[in-house]
Amino acid sequence: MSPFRSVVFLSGGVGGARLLHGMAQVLPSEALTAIVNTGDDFEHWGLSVSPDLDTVMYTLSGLADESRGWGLLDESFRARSLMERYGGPSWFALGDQDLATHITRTQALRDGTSLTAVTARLCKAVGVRQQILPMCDQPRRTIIDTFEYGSLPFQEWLVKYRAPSVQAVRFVGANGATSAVHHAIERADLIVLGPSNPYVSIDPIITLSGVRERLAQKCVVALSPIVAGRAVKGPLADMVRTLSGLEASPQAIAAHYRGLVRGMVVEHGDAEALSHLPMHETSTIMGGAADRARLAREVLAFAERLQ
Ligand code: FO1
Repeated sequence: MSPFRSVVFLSGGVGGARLLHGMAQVLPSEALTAIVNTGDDFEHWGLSVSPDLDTVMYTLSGLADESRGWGLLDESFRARSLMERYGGPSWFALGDQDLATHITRTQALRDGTSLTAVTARLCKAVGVRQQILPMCDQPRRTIIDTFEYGSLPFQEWLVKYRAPSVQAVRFVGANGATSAVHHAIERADLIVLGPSNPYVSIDPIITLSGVRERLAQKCVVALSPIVAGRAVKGPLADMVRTLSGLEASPQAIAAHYRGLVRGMVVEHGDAEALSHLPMHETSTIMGGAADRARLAREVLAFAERLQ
């Protein structure tokens, strides 16, 4: 039994979603709230797409295509093929079933429903019982300044240009978290920063006005998305080197979160140089559901020792 009655989990896409799935297995649903990055959101084919919210929702509902890392199981891409024939943009693939999510969201937003409310509706419909909160109801977009291609919106940088080297990361647009986000943080007795990219998944959330200050009042633990000098997924290792000047390591992640986290969970063998911070060493690469639950239990037990 976890002593925590209200755990708030900050998440980006796939890595965060998998540990969140572990948390969902070991905590009562009313004790778990996710605050999800929406800096990756964009308009594609005239639709409002929220990739991290959808990855979280599909993972918790068991609908995710785990091997692809995004989108739905048993997906087809016939709409995309036709879009290609029409000469439309096909560099970002919306699956045929996935389209239902984006169409429902787009219609609701157009009718004046908030992103928070439509996310709750979508989650309920697919059986997700935990509270899943977008960080923001208004657009706040992650812009990547690159050496090679200038400034790119996040998805163009990641998917269209395949993550060219990063000069700087900026967030443009709204600066305020929703009241639901503030309320969730206020009543939380534990905050977990998922093993997501700190620069483009966690920073968009914690740089919202007043959020970092509120989080710093709480017990915050982070998982390192760097394992043995390498990013578990994506371009993070290169970003750490260019943005912080440090080698890609859990120490660089700890330095990034300095003053915010009370402890870190790192891969076996990665704790040595992290002398200033309590840490828990374990296997952080998550396999299936049981492994995610195992890691979630360890994170909660570690956090309990930090209290
Ligand atoms: N990632 C890709 O690399 N290529 C795609 O075509 C793609 C489509 C896509 C559609 C819906 C969705 O929810 C996510 C999708 N992703 C795709 C993943 C996404 O670009 C990123 O992995 C996240 O934004 C980062 O967390």
